[in-house]
Amino acid sequence: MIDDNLDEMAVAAALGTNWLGRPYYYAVSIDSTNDRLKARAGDPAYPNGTVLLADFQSAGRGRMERQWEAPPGTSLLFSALLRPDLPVERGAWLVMAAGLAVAEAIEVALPLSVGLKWPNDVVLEDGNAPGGWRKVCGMLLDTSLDPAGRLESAVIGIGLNVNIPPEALPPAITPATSLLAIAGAPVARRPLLIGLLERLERRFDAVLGGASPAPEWAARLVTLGQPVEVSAVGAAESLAGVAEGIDEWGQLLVRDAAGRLHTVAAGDVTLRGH
Ligand code: BT5
Repeated sequence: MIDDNLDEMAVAAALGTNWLGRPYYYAVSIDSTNDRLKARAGDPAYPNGTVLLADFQSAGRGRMERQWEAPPGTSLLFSALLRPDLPVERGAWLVMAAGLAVAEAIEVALPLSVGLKWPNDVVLEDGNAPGGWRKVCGMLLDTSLDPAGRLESAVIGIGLNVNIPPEALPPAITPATSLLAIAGAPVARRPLLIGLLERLERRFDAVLGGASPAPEWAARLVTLGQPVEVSAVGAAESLAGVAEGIDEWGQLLVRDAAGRLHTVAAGDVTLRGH
């Protein structure tokens, strides 16, 4: 039996961060950790770095009002509240930093090949999956801006499928997986969480210090150089082309068959030709 307790006492005893997860709050069950911290974004009782983790979410969210589903006690479901004082475009850097931290935390725990998928997914290689990759983690950024257009607060939500049994994985367009499903054995969540929070803090510090994570993030993107189909937010038709790169702000650059380069700020991408 794995010691899998994620409550305040158990996590505080192991956490080596300076500011992230200080304080750290645990809930057995909650609606959505992002919604809860968003509601507290202006409350000084919840300082920069506050982390809220739940063992179950009854209304877990993805982007665009989609749902995030995970059976109780199987995942890492948490959000971090930051008051970063950055220009709004650098919100994308925070998501990139989070993706890199998740990828590294998984790689330290397990001998797996971890990739990133534009715009906000962490994926694991699976030769049997359409496209060759499955989604193990999704990230969600909620921001509020001050009158000057700077980030007043940023809530970064992370949903990482750790011990979801294969038969309980939710059906999804980007096929889902878990560390258990790929590695074949349950993974202790507490050391994974501690390692992840420590990496997140280092990567957020780098972003706050002005360092762009975009080159490292791009290097891990499984979509680059591949034929893709992109459904951009707000566009009536999807776009087919080759994902050539990203720009500094994480927008995807797609070259269509006529040679035109399109810049896609937000949307979903599927790999074609597999
Ligand atoms: C995301 O959205 O991937 C962001 C997910 C963020 C979840 C965390 S959990 C803690 C925090 N609190 C919250 O309420 N949310 C954050 P998106 O790219 O829109 O993907 C959502 C889609 O992924 C859904 O429409 C499903 O198809 C699929 N999906 C749902 N649950 C999944 C899971 N456990 N694993 C993989 N895919 C899933």
